Amino acid sequence: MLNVLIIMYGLLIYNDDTKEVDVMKLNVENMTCDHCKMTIEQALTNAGFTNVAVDLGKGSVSFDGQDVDLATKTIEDSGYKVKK
Ligand SMILES: [Cu+2]
Repeated sequence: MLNVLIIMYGLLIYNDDTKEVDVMKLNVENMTCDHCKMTIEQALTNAGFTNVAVDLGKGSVSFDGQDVDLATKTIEDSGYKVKK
């Protein structure tokens, strides 16, 4: 647990030292259950996005990052559709 906190703290400092991180939010179609939620959260995390959070009720996903094209492609490669 302490290790996790240290890593998270390190990431915060790292983000401060580099470029600004924006919170992005995309609306995603056909997310229906916890499996969808985990699939998308894992895919975006693997693509380098942080603080990825799917809201099934709202059909949206939020995360820190700037590359909206990469995020869209990652979600669509996982089998879901981003509402434009
Ligand atoms: Cu599902």
